[in-house]
Amino acid sequence: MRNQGKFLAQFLNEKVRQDSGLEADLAALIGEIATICKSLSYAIRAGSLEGVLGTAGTENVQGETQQKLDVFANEAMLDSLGVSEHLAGMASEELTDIHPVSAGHSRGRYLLIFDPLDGSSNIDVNVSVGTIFSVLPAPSGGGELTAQHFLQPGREQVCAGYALYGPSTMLVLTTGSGVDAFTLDPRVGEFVLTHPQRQIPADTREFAVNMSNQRFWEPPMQRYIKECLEGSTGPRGKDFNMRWVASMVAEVHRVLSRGGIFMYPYDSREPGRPGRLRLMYEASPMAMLVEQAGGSASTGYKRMLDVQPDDLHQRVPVILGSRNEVAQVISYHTQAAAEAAN
Ligand code: AFP
Repeated sequence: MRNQGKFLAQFLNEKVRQDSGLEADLAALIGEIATICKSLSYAIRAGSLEGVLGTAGTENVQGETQQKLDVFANEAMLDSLGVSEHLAGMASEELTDIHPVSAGHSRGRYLLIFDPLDGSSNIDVNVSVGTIFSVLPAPSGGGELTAQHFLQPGREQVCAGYALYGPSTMLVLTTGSGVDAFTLDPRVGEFVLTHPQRQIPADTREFAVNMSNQRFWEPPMQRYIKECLEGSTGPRGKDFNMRWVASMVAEVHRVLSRGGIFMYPYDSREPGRPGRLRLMYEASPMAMLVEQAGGSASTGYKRMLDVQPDDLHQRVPVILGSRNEVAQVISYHTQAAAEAAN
C-alpha cells in the first residue's frame, strides 16, 4: 500500500499557498531539480547494464579523475535545467566556470550550484552516492552574470538539498522552515513525503572521520578524536562508535536520521588546501540542512553559513552534526587559538 504521505508537488503547492510561504518560482525550480534526480536515480540503478560505470578517462577542474557517471550526471543537469525559466545561471563541481542560463526569456530569479554526483569514487563498488544542490538569489536587473554573483555566504541560500541514491532514492530538502525528506516510489515515479521535519539529536556517540589522515590534523582535532577513542576510560566518560562511508551525502543523511558528527577537518597534506570538501556545493548546502534540523556546522573556527566564499571551488574544513558534539570540537579549536595567541 502506498505510503499515505503527500507527493512532492502537493507538498510544495501547500507551502506556496501558506502565508509568506514558498515563492512559486522556487517551488517550480525544486520540482525541476527533483525530476532530474529521478532520472539520475534510474540511470545509476542500471549501473553496468547501461554502460555508465567506470572512469571517463578525463579530469575535472579539481584535477580529480571523472567517473562516467560524473560526466553523465553533470551533462544531464546542465541540459535539463539549462532551459529553466527560474534560473539565471548554474555552477557545478565539474565545470571550471559558471554556466549562464538564457532560455530566451527574462533572467530567472535563482542561481543553482551543485555537485552532480557526490561520492563518485564509490560508484563502482555499489555504495550510496548522491546529488547535492544549493539555490541562491540571482542578481536583479540586467548586466552580465559573473562568478562573483555566486560568491554569497551560505546564509543567503533560499533552498538546499540532496538526492541520495541508496537502497531507496530519497530527496531531502529545506527552504528555511525545517527539513523534509521524501522517498521515491518507483511504482508511480513520484517522491512521497515520508520523514517530515527531521530533527538531529543534540548529543551523539557516533563520529565520522577518515582516520587515515590523523597524523595530518591540527592539535584540536587530534585531541577530540583521541578522547573519543579513549571512550569511557577517558575524559568523555562514554564510548563512541565510528562510521566512514566516503560519501558525504550518505554521512549527512545518517546524521539527519539518527544524529552524529561528521568531520573532514583541515589537514597538512597540502598546506595551501584548507580541507577536501568544497564550500559552495558541499559544505554550505549541508550546513543549511543541518542547522535547519537543529544541528550545527562549522569550520572549527567559524559558523559554516557565515563563510564568505572567494572562489567557486573553494575548499573548507567541515565539522557538522549534533550541536552539543560540534560545540565540543569548536571549544577545543577556540582553546587552541587562545593559547596560540598568548
Ligand atoms: P568523490 O566524489 O571524489 O568520491 O569524493 C567524495 C567526497 O567529496 C565526500 O563525499 C566524502 O565525504 C569525501 O570526499 C571522502 O574523502 P576520502 O576519500 O578522502 O575519505
